Amino acid sequence: SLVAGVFTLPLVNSAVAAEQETGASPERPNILFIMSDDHAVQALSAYGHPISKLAPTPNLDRIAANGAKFQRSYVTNSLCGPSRAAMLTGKFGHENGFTYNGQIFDGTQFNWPNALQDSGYATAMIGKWHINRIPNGFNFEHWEILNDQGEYYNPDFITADGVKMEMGYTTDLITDKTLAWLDKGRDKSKPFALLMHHKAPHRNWMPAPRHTQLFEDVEFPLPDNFFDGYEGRVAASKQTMTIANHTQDGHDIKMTVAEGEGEWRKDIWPHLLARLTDEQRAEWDNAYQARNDYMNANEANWSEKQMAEWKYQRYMQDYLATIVAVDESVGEVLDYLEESGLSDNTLVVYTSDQGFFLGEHGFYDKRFMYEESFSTPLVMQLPGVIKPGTVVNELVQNIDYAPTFIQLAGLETPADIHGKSLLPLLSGQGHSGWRDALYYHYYEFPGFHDVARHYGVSDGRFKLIHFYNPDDQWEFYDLEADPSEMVNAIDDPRYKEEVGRLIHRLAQLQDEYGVPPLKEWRDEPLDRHPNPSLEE
Ligand code: SGN
Ligand code: CA
Repeated sequence: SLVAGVFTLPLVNSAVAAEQETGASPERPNILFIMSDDHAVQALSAYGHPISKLAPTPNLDRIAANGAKFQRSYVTNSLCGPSRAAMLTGKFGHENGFTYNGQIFDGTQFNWPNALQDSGYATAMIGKWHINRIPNGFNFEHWEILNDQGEYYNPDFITADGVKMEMGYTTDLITDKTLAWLDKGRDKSKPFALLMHHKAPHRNWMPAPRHTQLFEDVEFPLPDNFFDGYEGRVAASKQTMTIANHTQDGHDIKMTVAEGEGEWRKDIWPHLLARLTDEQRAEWDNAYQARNDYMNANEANWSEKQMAEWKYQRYMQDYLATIVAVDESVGEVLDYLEESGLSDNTLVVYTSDQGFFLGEHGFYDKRFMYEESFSTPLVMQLPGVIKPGTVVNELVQNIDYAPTFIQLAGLETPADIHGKSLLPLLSGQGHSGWRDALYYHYYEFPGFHDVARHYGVSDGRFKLIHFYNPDDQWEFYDLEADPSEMVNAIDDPRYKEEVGRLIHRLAQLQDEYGVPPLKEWRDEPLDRHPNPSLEE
């Protein structure tokens, strides 16, 4: 029977000690760390959101059913590179040095894959990396990574041998590479730690050929606050990430120039479509033809509102279709683990580098400390340790993954790590003394989508945000009374006490985490390396 707490830390440590004494191979658990890019909590059906009911993710739900679902899982900075850096190191950006996209991650600093490889694991990284062109400073036994953001079709993969274009759909290629390494590539005398990192469902949301028409006839529910006027919220009013006004007609919504034509409108990034072979392209154009013909024939009569709603539907159809391929990928890998007998001793983690807006506030993209982007899906299975159907309600953050994996591997967690191991929450060992508040910090302004720099604190019920560049403005939300974060209650006298409490809690967290004073980075210019060369 599966008794929670049976797998305790001393057991793991004694396994390591046994290895050191006898040289025998310990039964340390394998780790399969699956991450996708921009997967909203609203689009993983185990979380029960209405959107996900129309586009279920049965294989991701399988992980939650076999193990645990984290109900309140968050990131430290809702952006790709910073999120990955936080996961690798267990530290906030001000400490690991990576606070906005385009920086170069210092792989020589402490990170969990290196620690595990050094301790006798076989480690591998397959898929989107995005914190440097190659994993410099890392000692992965095997790596095959996408070039920068990666492409959905016929992508370039970078390996130690150079860059190679591979034919096929990227999500499927990443699955194949994962299975190939698990089955034949790795050193089977060692436990493994594998990072399988999908590009999907990142913009520009290009589904696999088999999924392009999957949701063509589905109507997704429009969020209540889709037509948000941003009253009382200066930063929200100044962003450039609305579906209505800031998507590219061609690149994002796949709108064509005229009835009967396959050419995308305003295609500012033609290199993506240019990667398709003639055959793939013909199939692609055909799949979108009916929707585009309908739009081209009718748009002259549509109001702005109707056009915005049509774009929302098109966005959801493609975004969710890319997730179907991710779900299939996870299903294949879970099947392989079960069939090969590895499942019983493998921690499988599924998460995303952050959440995403699916039309809430009218948005796509992320970056804001608002719930849809601040939260991220997190499900895990490890038979014998995590009881099936476990639901974790504690506030967890992506800095917690590193200490979790470190502890699971029986290693010593460095004292300066900000995160906390999730094992006590998973194995039912008790939750006392768990964190009661989360710190967040977004730095990338000026940048894509014009989201102001901000930091804040959330205790799960109340949230305080300080936007400080370009404008100085505070926001406060009562997530129980206002879960959609529409009413900035910073000046509401009814919340005077809570606001005061959170201001104090924020200062405590900044102190605890060693955050440098605001004046040191308030106006600091961003120093980006958008395309570091292979030599770096
Ligand atoms: C690309 C996207 C942006 C997105 C950033 C960061 N544009 O630049 O919409 O915000 O990535 O995303 S795209 O049309 O070129 O895809 S992140 O997940 O990598 O941080
Ligand atoms: Ca992302």
